[in-house]
Amino acid sequence: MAIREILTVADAAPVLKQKSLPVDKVDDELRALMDDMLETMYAAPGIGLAAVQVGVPRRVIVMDIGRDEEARQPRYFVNPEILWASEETLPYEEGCLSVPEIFDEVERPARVRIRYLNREGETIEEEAEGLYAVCIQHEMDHLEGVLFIDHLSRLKRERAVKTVKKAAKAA
Ligand code: K1U
Ligand code: ZN
Repeated sequence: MAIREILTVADAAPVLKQKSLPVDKVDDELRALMDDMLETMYAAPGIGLAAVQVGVPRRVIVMDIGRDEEARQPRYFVNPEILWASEETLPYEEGCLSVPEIFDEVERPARVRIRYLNREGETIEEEAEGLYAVCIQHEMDHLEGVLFIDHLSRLKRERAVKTVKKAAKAA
């Protein structure tokens, strides 16, 4: 397993803006990518990561929204789809490892029904709510080349990118 570089809007905005392609097969090569992504996410630290954030534009996500470091609960999503989204919405203060140190409120459907392939390539259908629903929608946006700051006003978005670029230059 290896920790990979997480791309940010300061250095790789065009990569992050591209639409990720579907995965053909869940095999050992894909599982190795997901293991690297998980290690990268835990090290950051973060609660989710899309493959495009490490420069691989494929429809793959890893996540662990658990708070217990001793009892990790990693989740793996390959080719995820949203089958249904609730009318009810949930505002949540989001962050993104590709837009470091910027946090702002985004309102999304409170519950979603999703279908995806798991680490073994089995089809799973389930309903997500709370932080799980927030995080899967945030990560699925990445697969479409959309960042959480794209849900904010133009002023806030431009200010966020400027702040991240300034911090990267200073580092
Ligand atoms: O960049 C990413 O996609 C990961 C992002 C996921 C996310 C966070 C909050 C709302 C929606 C999606 C992060 O993990 S940002 C870091 C973060 O939220 C966090 C880090 C350590 C502990 C707890 C949270
Ligand atoms: Zn993100």
